[in-house]
Amino acid sequence: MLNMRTKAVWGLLALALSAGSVQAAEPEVTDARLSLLPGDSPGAGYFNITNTSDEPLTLVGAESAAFHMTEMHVSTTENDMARMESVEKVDVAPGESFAFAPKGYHLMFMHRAEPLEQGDEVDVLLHFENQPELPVTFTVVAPGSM
Ligand SMILES: [Cu+2]
Repeated sequence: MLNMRTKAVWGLLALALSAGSVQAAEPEVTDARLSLLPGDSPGAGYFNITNTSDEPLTLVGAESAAFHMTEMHVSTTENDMARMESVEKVDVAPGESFAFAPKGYHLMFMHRAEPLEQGDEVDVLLHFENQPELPVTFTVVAPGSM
């Protein structure tokens, strides 16, 4: 649910980046969805990412103007207690895919900057270690509908 101006800026950025002479193959992201709880609870971002290049890909974080804070988390179960911890980086080998999915890795979107509803689209920038940042559109879905 970001405005057109933000999208235009990202469009220009993408143009500027693709104008560079040497650029690694862009990572491919599919199925990007944001599971939102009512109120100001955090949202969880899920997606599949494929490293289409022949170099290792390292995801180091994400940001979105729709939330004041975004972290990478992994959910674990310890002594039957569900907990989650933040993750510094996720490596994806050349040609491999990695899934951010319920009960595992997710983007934790915290402190909503604006109201969001199911069906809204949220622009997110993925940050990599040795790659330009990648804009991805997440669709807001109801919890449990993924
Ligand atoms: Cu989390």
